[in-house]
Amino acid sequence: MRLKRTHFISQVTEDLEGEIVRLAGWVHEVRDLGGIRFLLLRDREGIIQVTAKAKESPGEVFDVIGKLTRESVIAVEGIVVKSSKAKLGVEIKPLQIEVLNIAESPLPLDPTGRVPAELSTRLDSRFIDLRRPEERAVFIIQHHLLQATRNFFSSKGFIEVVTPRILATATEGGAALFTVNYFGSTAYLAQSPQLYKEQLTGSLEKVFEVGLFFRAEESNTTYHLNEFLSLDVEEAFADEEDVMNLLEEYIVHVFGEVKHRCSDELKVLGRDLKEPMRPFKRVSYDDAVSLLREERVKVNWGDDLSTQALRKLGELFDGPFFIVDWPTHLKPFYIMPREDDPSRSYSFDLMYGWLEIASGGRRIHRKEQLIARLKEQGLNPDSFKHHLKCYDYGMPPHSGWGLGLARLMMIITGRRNIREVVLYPRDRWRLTP
Ligand code: AMO
Repeated sequence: MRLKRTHFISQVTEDLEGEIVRLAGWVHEVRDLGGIRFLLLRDREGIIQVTAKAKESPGEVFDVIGKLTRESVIAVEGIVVKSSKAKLGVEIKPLQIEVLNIAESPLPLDPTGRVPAELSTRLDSRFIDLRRPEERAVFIIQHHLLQATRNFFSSKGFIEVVTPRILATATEGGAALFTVNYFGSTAYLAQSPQLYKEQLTGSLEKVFEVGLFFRAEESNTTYHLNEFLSLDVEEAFADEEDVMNLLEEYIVHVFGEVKHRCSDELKVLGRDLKEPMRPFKRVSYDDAVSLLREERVKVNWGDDLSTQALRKLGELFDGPFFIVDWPTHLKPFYIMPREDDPSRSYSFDLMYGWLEIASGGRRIHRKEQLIARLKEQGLNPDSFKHHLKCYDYGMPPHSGWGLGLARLMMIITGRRNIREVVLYPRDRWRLTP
């Protein structure tokens, strides 16, 4: 590259009038009016007009503009001039143009969004799709959400950890595991960092992890993916109430941070983000069942709540609310049954409207009880022997939760399909790009 960039387009303001700048980016549009050619140059930060006149501009510059296709990559050196007609109040009078890559036409997708496209077509051409301001806004928000997440937990004394993705046993029990050929024997892709984050409370006490996990579910919904970004939190000497309060505080904090740091992006998305009020409502599973029955939604005590039931509850409770005290048999083996009624557990799901965004609870920290629960769930304690050994040597009482970051992104951005808030989503039908 001969012409090194000196400014992003957003930095080219009237103050630079008369100065020479070098810009780099993509050809958004070219208009040829015979003796004058307008080129709209776009970079990550904005769009600026480059105006070349046949009589004034260097001959090769005028010719090159005539040959450019949309989305070609160029660098432009030119003088900043004031212009009452240009949107930014300034435009560029080009002195040199370096063509870095000519784009083929027609394009598989219209990056201006004027020609609408189905989500699957957009995802097939994600490389181009991400050039639309709305799509970029989503991932800039995600960047700030991740930063705010890390800052929040660090400031609360949590240690960020990284646990293995290749495992010898299931972490969540159940099926839904991808297998991996591990030097001739079978290993599995982690469904969550559950057992590791629990073990780490025995040393680091307060831990969190942001990572991709894998579920081989054959679901085909707008809120499940087979590879998903999870925020996991685990805290020693804490009970379910402590970690629910932490979760509430986290949600309110990141809403505030996104609102503060991403006002431009939220505007592009037409979002007016409201920070939820604490405390979030807590509804017991039993009360949820009664409420649903009053609303004539059929539900048997002990059944998981169907999507239809959750949609109804989402209508009854606006914004975030917890469903607590789930029947023990509906929750994984590591969740602690209630002492006063072992058929119920110290567990919770955090709902946002009808969408579950997190779940967690108090964990069992005594070995005999954990073995009994493994057996009750039809799991073989032998497969968990490395995990169980930790309980012989001082496992503290602990609690925690896991939150689907893409689902939180759906709430923040107002996007209805999880695939829109994941750069390269993986579902049953999509393994590329
Ligand atoms: P659970 O299985 O409920 O709990 O998952 C926690 C949260 O992760 C998100 N999530 C998903 N998001 C997208 N696609 C999926 N296939 C998917 N599966 C889960 C959801 C969900 O609420 N170990 C426990 C958490 C804990 O107790 O700490 C667990 O994994 O937002």
